[in-house]
Amino acid sequence: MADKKETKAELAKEYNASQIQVLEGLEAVRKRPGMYIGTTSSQGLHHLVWEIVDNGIDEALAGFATKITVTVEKDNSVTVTDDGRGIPVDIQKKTGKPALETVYTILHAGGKFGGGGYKVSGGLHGVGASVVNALSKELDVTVTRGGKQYYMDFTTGHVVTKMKVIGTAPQDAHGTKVHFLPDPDIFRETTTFDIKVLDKRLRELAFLNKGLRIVVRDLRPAKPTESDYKYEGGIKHYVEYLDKNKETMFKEPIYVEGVMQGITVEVAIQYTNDYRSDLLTFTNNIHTYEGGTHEEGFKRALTRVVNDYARKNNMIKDNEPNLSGDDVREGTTAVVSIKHPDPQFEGQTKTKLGNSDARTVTDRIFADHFSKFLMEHPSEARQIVDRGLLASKARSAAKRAREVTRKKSGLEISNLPGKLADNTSKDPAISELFIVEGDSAGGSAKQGRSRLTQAILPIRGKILNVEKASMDKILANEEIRSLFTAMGTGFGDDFDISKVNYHKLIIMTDADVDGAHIQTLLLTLIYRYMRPLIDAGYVYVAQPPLYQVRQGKMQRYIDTDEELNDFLGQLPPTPKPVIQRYKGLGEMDASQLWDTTMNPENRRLLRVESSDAKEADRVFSMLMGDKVAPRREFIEDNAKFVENLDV
Ligand code: 28F
Repeated sequence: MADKKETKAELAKEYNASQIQVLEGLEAVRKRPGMYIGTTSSQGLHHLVWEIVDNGIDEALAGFATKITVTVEKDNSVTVTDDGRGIPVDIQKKTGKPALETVYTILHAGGKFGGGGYKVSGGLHGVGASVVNALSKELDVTVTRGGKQYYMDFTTGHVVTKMKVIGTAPQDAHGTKVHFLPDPDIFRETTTFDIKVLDKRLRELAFLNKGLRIVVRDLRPAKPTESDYKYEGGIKHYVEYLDKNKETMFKEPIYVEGVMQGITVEVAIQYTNDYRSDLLTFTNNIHTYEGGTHEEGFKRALTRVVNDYARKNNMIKDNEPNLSGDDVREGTTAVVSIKHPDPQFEGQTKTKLGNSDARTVTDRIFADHFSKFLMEHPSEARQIVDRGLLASKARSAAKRAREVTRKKSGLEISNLPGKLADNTSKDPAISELFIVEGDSAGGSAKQGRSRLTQAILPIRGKILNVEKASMDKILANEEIRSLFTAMGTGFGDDFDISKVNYHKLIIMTDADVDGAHIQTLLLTLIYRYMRPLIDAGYVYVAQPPLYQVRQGKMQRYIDTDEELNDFLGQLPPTPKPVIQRYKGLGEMDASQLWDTTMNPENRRLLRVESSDAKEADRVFSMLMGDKVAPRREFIEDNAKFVENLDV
């Protein structure tokens, strides 16, 4: 039926309706920002950038943008530009407003291709630029297209300057520039961007979108910084980057790309001399931390292809069992990245892919290519199968070793040679296990502690260098075994957090290089064999004070050098303050150790986030790994790997 002419009154009603939609939308976002960006903490703050960047990436995926820049301005506002077509500026007859205004004021508007196409990029599953607008104190957009420059700006999502032409541009110039300042009334915790967080994700986006150039600038420091990322090899270069400190079995990663049933699949994988495996999976650039069907398809294909090849070439006898998924993945670093037209995200944090077609398509595309690779490269194929056979043997050896430790019932701990001084409470929720470096500190900790809630496990000197040791040697080490047994959870594949004896595992080492080294070893051990402890937030690092200042009856413990200077600056000149610098925990007597580092009332514990532990793991591999250069670089940088987190 032909469009009936809308009367003025109806149009006015409609106009009001759309106006109301804008107001309701922005209000909803500002009232419950967490619904749209997850949290209003630092993580939510950075999601503002991801959302705008993802719109630029969509423009690149559509084939129109080739370069995206992200700049953190001095005032912690952010400018993002792309060289795509430029957001449309035509006046829409339904609203009487430019498309540009609609994209930035209507919730969930701006789905790039309306209903037809699909938003392939990730972000928070397409909440749209209007959310960023609503949560920004200021936001302005400049669009260059059709020989003109268009501009409009907003405050907390409301139009301040209606769209206007602010200049001309060469006919063939095009692109979008968005500048925004997050609203401190929303982001109360922090409005300071972390350039490391931005850099890491933007570099990852450059890997995931091969050929796309992404420039990251930080204008806040006296000496501004700039990173310029562009990877023609895409995720193949990502795998090489992830393995830069490792020896690899072949000269370059195996890479495959294919499309089937409208799903694009890319896989890059390489084998290294490390016994661990690392697998990152993505859907439409979203990191699917919880895995999902694409990950299952990839794993199933890899295991099946290696076993089929091994049997066909008599490397596994008919009566011998298949290699397991863990066996064939030992030492591999892989990235699986798929683009899906209609992704269904599931799981705790909506980062698990649910689409069943992604399983079969990823399996088929990878299996076809990988089996062809093995056929065409018999020597590499033999090395891959041998690796799996070796892993299988080590696994069964470890299983035997594990039987040994698990046979020791809980009673074993009590007669461990003076090792673990357990606490009296049997309630894990209030129980804390301190791993203390050295016997003297261990003694003071046992004396000073709260017996009800605090258990002490002294670790003598450098624990075993777990990097080079195989599983059974690790388990043979008394110190390691007592730590695993004390925790009660088992470790590795058998880990079961429901059996944990302590909800806080607190590493207490000296603040010197040796202490940092032991801290790294322990974090690595926990990260590799008891990682869910970290994810559950059970792992902490004690923060003993560096100094004690006394002046007359006054006594204060100071944690850092700068705090000391500030504090001394405030003291009266006489009597001369006495400053004691603690070189090690052993210098503190039991009551000082309790007061400053163990008493939950006033201690400072740093909770270890998995990124810290992963960083420790990387640092550890570098320190213990085979390549010398990075080790020197690390010592020069003297990198601090555990972020300061007040808990
Ligand atoms: C710095 C952030 O936001 N870039 C964007 C485009 C391009 C189009 C578009 C965006 C169509 C009508 C919904 C242009 N020409 N960078 C960006 N570039 N949005 S966002 O269209 C928006 C949809 O409203 C675009 C032809 N088709 C699409």
